Amino acid sequence: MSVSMRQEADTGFVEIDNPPVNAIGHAVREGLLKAVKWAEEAKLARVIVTGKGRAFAAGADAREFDSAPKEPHLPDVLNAIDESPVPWIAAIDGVALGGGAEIAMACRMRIISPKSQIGLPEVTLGVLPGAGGTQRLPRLVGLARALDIITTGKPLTAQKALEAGLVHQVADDPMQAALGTGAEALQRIVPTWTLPAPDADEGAFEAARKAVAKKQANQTAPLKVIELIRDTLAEPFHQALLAERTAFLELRNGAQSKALRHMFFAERAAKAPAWLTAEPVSLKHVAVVGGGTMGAGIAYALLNAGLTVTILETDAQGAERAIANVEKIISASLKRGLINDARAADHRSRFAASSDYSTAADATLAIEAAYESMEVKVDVIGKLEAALPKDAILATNTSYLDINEIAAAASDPARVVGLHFFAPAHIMKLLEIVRGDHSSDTSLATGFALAKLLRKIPVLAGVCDGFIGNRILARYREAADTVLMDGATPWDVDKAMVGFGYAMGPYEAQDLSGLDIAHANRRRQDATRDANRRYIPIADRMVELGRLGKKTGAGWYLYPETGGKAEDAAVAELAVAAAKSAGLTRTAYSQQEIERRLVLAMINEAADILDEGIAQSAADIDLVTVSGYGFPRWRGGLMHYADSLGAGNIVEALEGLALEDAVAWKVSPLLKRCAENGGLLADYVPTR
Ligand code: 3H9
Repeated sequence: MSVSMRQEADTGFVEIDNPPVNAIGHAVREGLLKAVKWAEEAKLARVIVTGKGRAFAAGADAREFDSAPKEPHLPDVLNAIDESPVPWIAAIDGVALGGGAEIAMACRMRIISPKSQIGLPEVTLGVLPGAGGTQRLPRLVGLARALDIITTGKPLTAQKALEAGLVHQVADDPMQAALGTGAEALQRIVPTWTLPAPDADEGAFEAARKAVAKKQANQTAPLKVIELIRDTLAEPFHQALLAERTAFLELRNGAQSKALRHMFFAERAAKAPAWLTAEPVSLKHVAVVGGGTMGAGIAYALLNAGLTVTILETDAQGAERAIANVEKIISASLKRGLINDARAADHRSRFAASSDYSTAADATLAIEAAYESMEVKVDVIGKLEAALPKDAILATNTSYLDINEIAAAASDPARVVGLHFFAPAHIMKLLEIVRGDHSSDTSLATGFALAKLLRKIPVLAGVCDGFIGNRILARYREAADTVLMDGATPWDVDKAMVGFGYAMGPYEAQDLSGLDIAHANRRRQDATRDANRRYIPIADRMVELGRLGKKTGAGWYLYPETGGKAEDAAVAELAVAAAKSAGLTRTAYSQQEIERRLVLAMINEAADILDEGIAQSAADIDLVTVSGYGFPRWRGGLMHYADSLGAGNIVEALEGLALEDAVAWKVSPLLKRCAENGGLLADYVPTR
């Protein structure tokens, strides 16, 4: 049943019942329209509409957005509610989002429970409110507030919604409060659609445009909604709705909305694969080895999820440093209002740091986040094996090292698994779960269970240099370094990638993480590097000069004490000198060409990663690139973007580049196969 109706005396009770979150699909729309007619025919005094379960309604069913719209359309259903002689009350207990909030706004009255949220997050799916939200919300909360709510997509708490005038009442039991509202009181409230629209205020539009340019550059929906509201504010309500509908459908069918919907559903589909039926170990006490930035971030994430955490360090001084690092995160979270004093005290009560491994003797999981050296990792695994229970899972947070080699140091390699967090570990959503040759299903299942507990996005990866994300990153940087050597500057490259949609380009990002990290990696790879592969020495020269990035005040950019970053002609000269000593003639690259090369390099590598079975699906690579590496979400992730370009076009472009350098641009066999048979990367299931 999608919508149920029940009458008691002169009150109608309408319940939306479409688990798990009451998405408003075709059957719900039909049910609501039927309910309007039913209430009118029964001449009821009022209707109280609620949602069954944990949501009032989560909005239009976004799964229907790929097919042609089917009548009755939601705007028509909501007009019927708003214009009905029988007044409707929305009793909201749970989220009322998108179309769910629009149902509520079409009701005469809105009562909400304190823990509920209400909002219009449509822009996060690349669309705009398409069932009257762009017209009813400004009438209820004023223009500036409405623009803010709709363009940011951020839901309001019950209290904020009350203050804004979006709801009439906050009540612990909205149903009881609704029952207590008499017909007379209801009749005094006018239907939302009859409220006057606010006056046009150019200042409010300009402020909204500026905010969008700052935070949502390149995204079409937020700007479109501002212009839509501006164009329709003075129009009659129903005429404005027609314009809203046209704009909604246009966005819904556009590439950005498809990409954002793909990400929305990919994130929700990210869970343990069906074949992984093993039970995870029970998680209560977790040991984290190493209390540096990464270890402290992991420890805080674990504390936040209610676990007991012991950081294991090499000596007492290290333990003190670890405590200070975790304390820093607790204080920052307190300051930002993310936790309160009681929660902070609770975190502290479950946290300890020590150099004595026996203090973690009952931990069922250890996450090693020590220094990135095989020798160190092997030593740590030995110590953990000696101190922890025989069946504890031993996870390594290594970014690049061979997990099979680390596991070989354990007497039972089945207990060893990779859990690759991203810094800052308490904020970044991605968790690569790396499956070693001998990792047991229990180890993997524990990784997935942990991700769920930490509310992270888990992606299963196989063992190779860099797993999924860092392996793609290596090719991205290689392509960047190559254009740098052959004719560009770091800021040309960064501007091109910011233009593509990254928050920052590869050189600024490297300045933040430190050039010494990538340098150490290159030294590690020296012994195995393909001798035929071009090696660009500029980054090594930077390290020799002590330009390690922001932390040393100079990297690819200069970081003056007064703040900000500045381009440095000396770096551009370094590239010119490197090219000269290699006997190269440099050429100018357009931003478009830089972007093309860097993106193609990533796609080519990612296709190999998929083909080799290192990633289980193209969607997993999309999750990694968006959640861990800043690939623009509105492009749907690297592989979704690749599919939008078409394998045939990609292969043609790569073959062109291979004429310059056949090693670096060797075309991925998977891309060739897709080009030949017209297949999509999204549909490819690796067999290895
Ligand atoms: C809109 O309303 C347009 C209108 O203005 C105009 C129309 C004409 N559709 O997130 P969860 C599924 S646009 C389809 O894990 P939570 C989700 O995929 C819409 N499915 O739970 C998952 O499925 P599965 C504007 C949806 O408790 C399951 O429900 N609305 C939708 O962590 C549970 O979801 C939004 O943008 C949907 N709209 O969070 C709100 N929503 O079990 C989007 C959820 O198969 N939704 N599902 O994996 C959310 O933000 C969160 O899902 C919510 C619950 C906060 C509701």
